[in-house]
Amino acid sequence: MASLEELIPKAKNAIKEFDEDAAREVAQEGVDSNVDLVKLIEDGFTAAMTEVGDQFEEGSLFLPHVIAASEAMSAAVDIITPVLEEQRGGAEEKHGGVVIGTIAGDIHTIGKDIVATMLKIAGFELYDLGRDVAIETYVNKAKEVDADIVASSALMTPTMTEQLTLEEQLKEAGIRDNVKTMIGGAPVSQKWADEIGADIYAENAADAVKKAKEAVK
Ligand code: HCB
Repeated sequence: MASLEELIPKAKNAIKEFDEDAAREVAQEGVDSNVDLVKLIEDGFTAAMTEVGDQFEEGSLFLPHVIAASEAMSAAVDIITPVLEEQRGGAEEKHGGVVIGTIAGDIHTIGKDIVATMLKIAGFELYDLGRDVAIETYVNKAKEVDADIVASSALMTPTMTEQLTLEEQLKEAGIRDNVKTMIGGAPVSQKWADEIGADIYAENAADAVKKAKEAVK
């Protein structure tokens, strides 16, 4: 049996060495050892992905490295999320409907997928629209399912502006007052949420769950 403290550096190394098999092994070890799997994702795999992103920005790593790191991360998350769903799914009260997606022009899905999984586990009904989601698709889905929350993820500075367009189009469609909007993604901040009038900024999946619950109380 391994402890969380032992597994976090192993998780980081698996990502930094672009080692999909090692990432799967650490994830499985985490499951078998019954450690806090959310912490393993956030403090282990995600922390290393951020380092990989920083090195990509500095020019010491290249796109194929980022792709390989994200494949390793996805392999680990694929093992962990069904276990989390099984452990906690249905155990909590139901909270409301969330339409979620990665915003138009943006194909980064890992963080959005983690947030979607954690919201589902917490008892929200999830409508996951995937990636590169056109603004009218969010609006139409929100209307169709009478969503409580419309959540978007933006990982790039240019695509963040689409979160403003989403605010505007929800207003134009006459449903802005019926929903809470939640935004997230590495370049997104509370300041950006205030600027565009989004209701919730969530820094990570745990924050997203906490704030989404408060918003629909
Ligand atoms: Co990508 N990429 N990438 N990338 N990528 C970033 C985002 C950069 C910051 C890297 C850098 O330069 N430092 C950069 C964006 C720069 C900028 O504009 N500020 C960048 C770029 C430029 C690009 C391309 C344009 C590269 C190219 O082609 N030249 C291209 C994008 C094409 C496009 O989208 N149209 C690209 C492609 C890729 C992949 C495909 C190789 C891969 C994505 C694979 C996938 O998602 N399936 C990728 C990755 C992995 C990254 C980095 C390294 C990691 C992102 C990640 O998964 N992090 C990222 C560097 C970084 O972010 N620091 C880099 C781990 C997750 C768990 O964290 O922040 O996404 P997260 O999510 C958190 C949190 O933000 C919050 O909760 C999550 C869980 O804690 N959250 C929400 C997220 N969404 C939320 C929504 C809510 O409503 C609430 C909370």
